[in-house]
Amino acid sequence: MINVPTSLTFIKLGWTTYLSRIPYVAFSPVSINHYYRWLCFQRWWTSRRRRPWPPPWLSGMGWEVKFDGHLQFDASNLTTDLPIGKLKNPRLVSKAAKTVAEVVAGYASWWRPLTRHGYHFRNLDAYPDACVFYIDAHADINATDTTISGNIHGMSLSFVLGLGSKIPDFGWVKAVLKPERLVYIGLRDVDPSEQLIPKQHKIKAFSMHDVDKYGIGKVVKMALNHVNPDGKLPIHLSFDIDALDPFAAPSTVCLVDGGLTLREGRSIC
Ligand SMILES: [Mn+2]
Repeated sequence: MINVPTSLTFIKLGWTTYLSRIPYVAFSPVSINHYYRWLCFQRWWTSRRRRPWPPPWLSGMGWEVKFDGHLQFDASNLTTDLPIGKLKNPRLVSKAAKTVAEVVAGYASWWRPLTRHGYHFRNLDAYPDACVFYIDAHADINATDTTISGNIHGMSLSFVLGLGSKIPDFGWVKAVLKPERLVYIGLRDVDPSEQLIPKQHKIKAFSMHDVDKYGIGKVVKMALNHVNPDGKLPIHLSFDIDALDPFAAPSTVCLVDGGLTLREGRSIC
């Protein structure tokens, strides 16, 4: 049996002037609201100005809750952050990711960190034996030298899997994830440049076709059996809001039709 901590620290990340320029992100009450509802924070979030933090009902369940503030990164002067190879904004992204990783690592041993942000930042070094549930419409496994767009948020898994050419600015990222400990749910928009990668590395993936065929309950069970058959490994859950159908979560950048319903998304969490 895993010793599950009953303490939660809440780490929030924001960008100034960069993502806020994107209307869907700047004005996204629907997506934010849904995100919190999955995590059972909705009752507190919708009336957060009137209610104390931590929410008493959560503490009443035996959880110790801490809010570690809002990490804010200034992305106002991107013109000086020139591409490295195809990678866009590499120094800014590396700096922000490293900061989040360090904050998460500071809590990892006795708190359960919950991060909310837009770049799949994480710190797997803190959980070297963790398995990863990656809930996303996209595979985010482009390698640094095969990416077409140069968007680093589409490469987050290739860094921790150790795929592709190494970039010195991301030298601090350790390749700690083994392919057999990664599982996807909800894939439906995979770049041509990354379509072969999961198969080559025998990474388990459940598409929306599988969700339709088996139902979300069975898909989650099969995913757990694959990455964590004994139930002894810690689980890292990465939940991209675009895994949901745009009908349920319209306020994100990379909308892809045919996604999870809100109920399916909640049942995964
Ligand atoms: Mn995505």
